[in-house]
Amino acid sequence: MSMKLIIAIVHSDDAQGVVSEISMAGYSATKLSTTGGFMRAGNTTLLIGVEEEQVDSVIELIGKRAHSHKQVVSGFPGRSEGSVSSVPFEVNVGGATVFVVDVDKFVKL
Ligand code: 2BA
Repeated sequence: MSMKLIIAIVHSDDAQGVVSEISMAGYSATKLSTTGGFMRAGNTTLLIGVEEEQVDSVIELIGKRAHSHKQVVSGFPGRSEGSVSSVPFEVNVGGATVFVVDVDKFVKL
């Protein structure tokens, strides 16, 4: 049986709902406070270690509680104020950005 690590980046407003959903289904998760590189605003990254055959159902649970959000960015990140790129614009932050990676070893000591 091979184990996978699901790395899911979700909007912080949805994070608690996602964690409740996956915990109630019996999975373990670790919640990290992270920062989006583009928005430079807080988001939440969840680490969820599961067996390979559970990956799809966990992704489905994440999708039930993670919604897309429209957010206004006050200018292109990293650009100085006063430039054209500092004009506020809207971005669509997705419900969840999910990576699934192989786990070589899993031990609890
Ligand atoms: P952020 O980097 O803060 O990006 C927030 C949203 O801004 C993105 O939503 C996307 O709609 C937009 N955006 C990002 N980079 C952009 C760019 N260079 N030009 C124009 N618009 C841009 P999502 O794509 O749903 O991503 C949500 C969060 O997921 C990201 O927050 C980041 O923390 C993470 N993420 C997304 N793709 C990733 C990747 N390939 N690797 C690592 N983290 C990723």
